[in-house]
Amino acid sequence: MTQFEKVFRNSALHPKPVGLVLQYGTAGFRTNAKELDHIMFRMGLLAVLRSKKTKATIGVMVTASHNPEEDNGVKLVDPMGEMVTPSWEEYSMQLANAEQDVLLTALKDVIEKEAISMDQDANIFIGKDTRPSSEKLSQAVSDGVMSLGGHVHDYGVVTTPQLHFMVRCQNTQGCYGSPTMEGYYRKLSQAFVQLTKHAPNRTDDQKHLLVDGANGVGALRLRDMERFLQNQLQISLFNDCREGKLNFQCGADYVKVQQKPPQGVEMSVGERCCSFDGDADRIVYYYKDSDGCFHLQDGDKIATLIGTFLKDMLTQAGLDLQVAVVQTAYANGSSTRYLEDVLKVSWCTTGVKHLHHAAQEFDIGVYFEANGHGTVLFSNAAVHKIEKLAQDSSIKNEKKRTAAQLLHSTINVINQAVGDAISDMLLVEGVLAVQGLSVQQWDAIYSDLPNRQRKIKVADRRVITTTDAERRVVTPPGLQEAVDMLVKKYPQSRAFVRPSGTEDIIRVYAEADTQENTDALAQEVCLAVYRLAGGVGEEPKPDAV
Ligand code: 16G
Ligand code: MG
Repeated sequence: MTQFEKVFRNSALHPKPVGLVLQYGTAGFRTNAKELDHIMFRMGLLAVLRSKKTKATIGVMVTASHNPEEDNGVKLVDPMGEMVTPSWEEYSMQLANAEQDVLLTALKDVIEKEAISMDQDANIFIGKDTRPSSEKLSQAVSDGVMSLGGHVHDYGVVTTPQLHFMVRCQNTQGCYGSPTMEGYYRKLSQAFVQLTKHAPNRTDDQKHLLVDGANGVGALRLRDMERFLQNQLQISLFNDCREGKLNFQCGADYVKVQQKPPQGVEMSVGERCCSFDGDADRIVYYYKDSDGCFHLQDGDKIATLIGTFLKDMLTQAGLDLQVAVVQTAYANGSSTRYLEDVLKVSWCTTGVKHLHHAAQEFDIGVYFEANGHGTVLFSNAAVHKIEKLAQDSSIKNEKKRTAAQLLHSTINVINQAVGDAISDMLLVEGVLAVQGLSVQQWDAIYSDLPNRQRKIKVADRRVITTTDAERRVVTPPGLQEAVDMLVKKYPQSRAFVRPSGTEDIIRVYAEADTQENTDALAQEVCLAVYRLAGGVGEEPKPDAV
């Protein structure tokens, strides 16, 4: 039997519901797990082609991140641990949506267009989250890979960023680290312990951190990592998969969107807390003050903390490297105003792949979405300069030497492949420790403007197109003018409208000087969208969120 006959026969065991069409969204396919078996098999096939094309190991992660437990999804990981290149998203849709009788034609089309040599070896790393459906779906990925003659290394239940890390380690022949779980824990925790050596007198309270694991894989893997941290971090782990449901009333998305603490976490006044999302590639921090008020430190606050720390260290080390922070339209206006005074700020469209790409333009690119997705990228030249300085034993100036060492440890604590809740947590904890900052002092760097996010249903969300990093609407005509008029009514206000890349809805964002004005503005913008962009169902109501 030829390889293609084998693919044809095996794909019939993962049948595609006739007529079902799914889109590769902002971060891969994502929908109810029942609809995904054929998608997984076919992403296994595509991963083999991508591996042959790039002559490198490719990753396939089975997860639906912060979505409800009954959903699932799949993300492809490119050789350096980044998300798969956008031109291949097209191929993934061709394969995913081909009916059984034309699947081989679709497959051969990709092989031809990309001039892929089928004699080349293919290696695929597979990971999955804790969802009940993930086991069977990751098996379907393996079936796809093996049907087309690829080799599988199955890492089992890992966080999304851990799988990205493994792929990068493998393809850099170990230069980035060792592609094992132990390799991941050791690299990050050693760098974290090095950072804390510059903050020797921390009390137990300062070392204490409450973590909401969202009842997902991040909780399990953080438990595994604890023993590597040499008591430099004392973690109280909640929502750790023992009883609650994945992402249900907990996790980073819940905390960010609801702007309130997760269920299941016992917070005392002033205690530092953080939440991961369901596949641990997002993190947000928060605490409760003595009046019981909830304070959120989202991706913008994390980017500010890290960006300014890096800038200070570079100045002290006497290194001339440019640090930039990449933000999206969702960044709170206060964070932008603060950052623009001290660093370069650059804008791009929503979605990790866009931010990652934009951050690669700089010596050091810090990127974070307000929702807590983010990391820091160091150019090869920056890594080289920092390493050289950190190893230079002739430096007499103590401050300079320390700064160089701190920068070096910072590079190693960061997972540069992709935003990583565990790595970002260690980075934030390290920076707070080194700078001797409490969570309240960090929070006080700037005050967020009140903000509100809303969703509107329209007949066809493609009628709204945007420009200027999604900050302005191009079509339908008249909508941007309407938004401009509304924004003029409120002090310090800003609003934008964009079609979601993950749900069949339009998203509205508003911010202004007070929560009352923000909510009024959000409501008026929702009405404008409803009227000018083909809203369906009832008119948006002021109290809806
Ligand atoms: C996905 C993206 C996230 C983005 C969100 C926007 C990744 C890993 N995730 O979850 O970065 O913020 O989509 O969703 O890229 P939306 O288009 O529905 O607003
Ligand atoms: Mg996620």
